[in-house]
Amino acid sequence: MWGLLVLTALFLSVFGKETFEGHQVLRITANNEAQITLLKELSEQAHLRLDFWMEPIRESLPIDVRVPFNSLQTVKDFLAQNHIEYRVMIEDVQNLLDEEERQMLKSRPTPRTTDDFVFSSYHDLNTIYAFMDTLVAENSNLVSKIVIGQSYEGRPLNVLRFSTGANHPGMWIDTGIHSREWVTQASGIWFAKKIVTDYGRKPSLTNILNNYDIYLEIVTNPDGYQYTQTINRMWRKTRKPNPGSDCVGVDPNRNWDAGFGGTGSSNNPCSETYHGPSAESEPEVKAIVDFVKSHGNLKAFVSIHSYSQMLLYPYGYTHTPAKDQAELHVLARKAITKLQSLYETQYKYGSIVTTIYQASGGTIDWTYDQGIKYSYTFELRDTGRFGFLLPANQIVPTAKETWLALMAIMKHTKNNPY
Ligand code: BHK
Ligand code: ZN
Repeated sequence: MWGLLVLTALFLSVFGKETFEGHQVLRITANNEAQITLLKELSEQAHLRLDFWMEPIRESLPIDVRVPFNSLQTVKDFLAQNHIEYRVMIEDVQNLLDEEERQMLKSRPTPRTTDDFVFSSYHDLNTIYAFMDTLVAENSNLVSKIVIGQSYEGRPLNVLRFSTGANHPGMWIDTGIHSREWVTQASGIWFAKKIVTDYGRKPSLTNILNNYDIYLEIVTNPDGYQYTQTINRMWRKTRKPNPGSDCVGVDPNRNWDAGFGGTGSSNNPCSETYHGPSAESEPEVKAIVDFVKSHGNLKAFVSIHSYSQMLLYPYGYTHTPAKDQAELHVLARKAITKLQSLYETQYKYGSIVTTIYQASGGTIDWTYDQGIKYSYTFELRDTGRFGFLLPANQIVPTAKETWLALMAIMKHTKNNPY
């Protein structure tokens, strides 16, 4: 069995990409606690190789799961026998991936100016890194690139700094900490271009940037992103091997030193929510930790994921409400109201633990406990029709509506120093 897995891994690394022909994404609706328990047991059957896009934790939330072709009959029989409701959300995952790849091929080669960049397409890592360098070269008065560290595989961890002067307070934005959430990195690219386009032209952003900096890490998990591009589109975690296990990677949204190792994180290296051997074990996380501690003047911290259309604030590791819950809630409402005003996209908002599920070691719990009051996580589009495989024609609309929410957060945090 292990021999076969190792051979499969070797084959893939030499000959190319994992395919998902006949894989389906099912949306399961659990009606009671007993059904949740059954689904948890199902998820522990490693040989089925199920990929839970939304975990079976709470009855009120839909459970989305990618089921490999070879496991489909088993899973559907299991659900039917236990009278658990489900419907097929994605008929054949590979069809979406083929379309995605066609789309990407159309936007090659890499343009020489950021004006010619195709924001309505997904791009590989080299193209994104080249975009950053070009943007800096074109706008050196406003934008600089900071390398805050190196990924496990040695890639630079690039942060764009948008600043008009020294000693300003600032806001942090990261996208792509989970590598398969492609609409987030793509939106990050669009935000970067939007900032340089609007500065000096739109009073609202100009006012903000005149005494407020923006830090933007677009590819927060570059090893994972490269892996999603070349080997496995569904990769979420980092790419650091786990000693004593054949499973690779740590969940970088369970690796922070905030309730580390608690409920809603796994100590199994094969789990998608594996918290890692210790807090900040992942260089991608440690680099941000060091940056936040040394910067000392971040007013807001926004970590962007997809999917499910939510705006969340701390806590995830505890049911105890955040001290600033009332204010965080009002600002979240304001931000999603702006977001919705563009295309009527509906967002839920609230604390992580009351809105999604309990999750320990998450990014914004740590930043909040560090004193960054305005710590938020977005879950961008959609609500599951395409999930992580959001078609490229939704990138720009997603980025545009999200930008309105980010502007609302920046305005509030700039006007409310503390
Ligand atoms: C968000 C913030 C903090 C803790 C958990 C979450 C939900 C997020 C996760 O880490 O499990 C869901 C996800 O990746 C999809 O973006
Ligand atoms: Zn995520």
